[in-house]
Amino acid sequence: MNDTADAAVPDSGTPDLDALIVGAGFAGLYLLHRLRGAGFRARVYEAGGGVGGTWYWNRYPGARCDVESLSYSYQFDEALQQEWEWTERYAVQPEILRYANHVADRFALWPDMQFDTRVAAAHWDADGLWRVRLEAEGRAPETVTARFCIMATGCLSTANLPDIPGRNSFRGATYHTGRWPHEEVDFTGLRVAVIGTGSSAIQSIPAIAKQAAQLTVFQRTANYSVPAQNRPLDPAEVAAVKADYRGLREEAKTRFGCFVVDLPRPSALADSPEQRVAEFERRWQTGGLTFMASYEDLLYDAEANETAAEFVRAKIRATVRDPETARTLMPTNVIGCKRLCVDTGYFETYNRPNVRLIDINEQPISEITGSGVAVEGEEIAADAIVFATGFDAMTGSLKRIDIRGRGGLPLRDAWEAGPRTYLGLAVNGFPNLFTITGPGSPSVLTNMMPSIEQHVEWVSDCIEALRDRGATVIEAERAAQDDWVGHVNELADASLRSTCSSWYVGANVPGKPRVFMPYIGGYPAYAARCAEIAAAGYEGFAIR
Ligand code: NA7
Repeated sequence: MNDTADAAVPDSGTPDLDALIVGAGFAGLYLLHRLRGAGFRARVYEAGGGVGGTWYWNRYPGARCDVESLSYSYQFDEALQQEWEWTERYAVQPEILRYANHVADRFALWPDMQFDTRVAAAHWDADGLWRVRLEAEGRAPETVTARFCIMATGCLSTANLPDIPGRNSFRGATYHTGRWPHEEVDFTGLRVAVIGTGSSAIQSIPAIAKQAAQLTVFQRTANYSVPAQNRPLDPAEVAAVKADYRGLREEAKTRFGCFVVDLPRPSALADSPEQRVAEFERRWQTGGLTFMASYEDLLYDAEANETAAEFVRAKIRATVRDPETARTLMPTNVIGCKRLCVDTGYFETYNRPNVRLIDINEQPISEITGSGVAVEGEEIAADAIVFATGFDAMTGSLKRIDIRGRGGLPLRDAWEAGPRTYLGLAVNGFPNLFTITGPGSPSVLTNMMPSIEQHVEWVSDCIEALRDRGATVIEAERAAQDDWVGHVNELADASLRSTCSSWYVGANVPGKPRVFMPYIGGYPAYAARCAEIAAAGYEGFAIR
């Protein structure tokens, strides 16, 4: 802990709250529980009408978690993890939302959460408090003061809606996968256009195709996808996990992504072609994200990567009957560079007579008309358009709040050239502000649940440590932040993951600075560094 912080802060009096938490997703829920348990006055403000964060908003058909349900769940409370019963290997969105509600009930979180309330601004005041402006429809804006402001705003929560000419002239229904309506959407008998072929599209297209009269998919970049091999959970398997849940969780913490998969073999190039195909096939049959864990060098050696890429292309070729459609679906970039997708029957869907694929590189979308989507040479009539066009990832939700730090510095300005944080947890110039799974932390490259828990526990322990020593302000030092950003970039540059136009680098949002945002060194190294920093008295932070 460094006590040589800049100018002393005048006594601030008693704020309305010790900690104001933005967002009622899994990060916000656990923060509230943990901080309340430590005796702090904490309150959650949430723009949505309920808990669940990403699982509150992403209600599109087929929405499902790509991490196995027994691992994508909280571990902080043994009784909770013992009593909750997941039904499938990969949980569907409604089940995850029920789990979030169960957690809120079980820990009596509701009285300290306020919904349908948007945090519009958060300003650090000279008196050492955050002044947070809340906006709710039909009510006058309200300002709340808090000693700490904790952004539990999620990595993928600000929808990216492309500015396609004529978008507002469309007379049919439009949807964004990340802002799906609460009422059932029935596509039966309709002509549906889906724009985008990322994870959300790849999950929803098979479901929409079963209802729609005609489905046209507009693809900008072909994507790699592996089968989920989803199935109902076997009670014996669940019992075995629950008999030593802690053991599974502890083992997960030693793994890159903080979930247990078969350990990788050292190098794809060291195995014979037959061994390699057998290994890829074994992982393919196992299903899910384990595929990219086949070999240690898949994301570091282009030639090794190509062997995995070619395996998936061969699967597409063997699955999709129309050779031209199969060709269009075959990705040519590095596998795992964009987030690997996990599907149930995605490529098979293109064998249905009611499904058509348009490559918008060959037939660019010229405009959206009143009655459909116009591409070069033709207009595709549609009754509904689904934008599966992703998110302004990792920074979008933070930058849309008017956050101002010391001296009135807007976060938007501080991050103009890309996000800069210390550990993805704190930002120089923004005292007493924490970001849960912020840019510069492993977040989206790992199982989000344990990464959230690790951050929540680190932040709440930090706030407790400040209280214990009678300190009121903590701020990341510029030099520590610069070092961390340098380290994050250095690791990213060594990986093939930073080489393509993915949302990891902000390439999906026009004008967004191109910076690899998550920390790519894996959960174990990251969590160890955070623990060391705390144990050293919060090294790299100024405290007063
Ligand atoms: P993604 O993965 O960002 O996918 C968005 C898709 O939309 C992707 O295929 C994009 O093509 C496409 N897109 C984006 N903008 C446009 C425009 N202007 N025109 C045509 N197509 C466009 O978002 P998801 O919601 O699927 O998944 C996000 C994460 O959620 C996922 O990675 C998991 O971690 C869970 P592009 O590839 O940019 O060429």
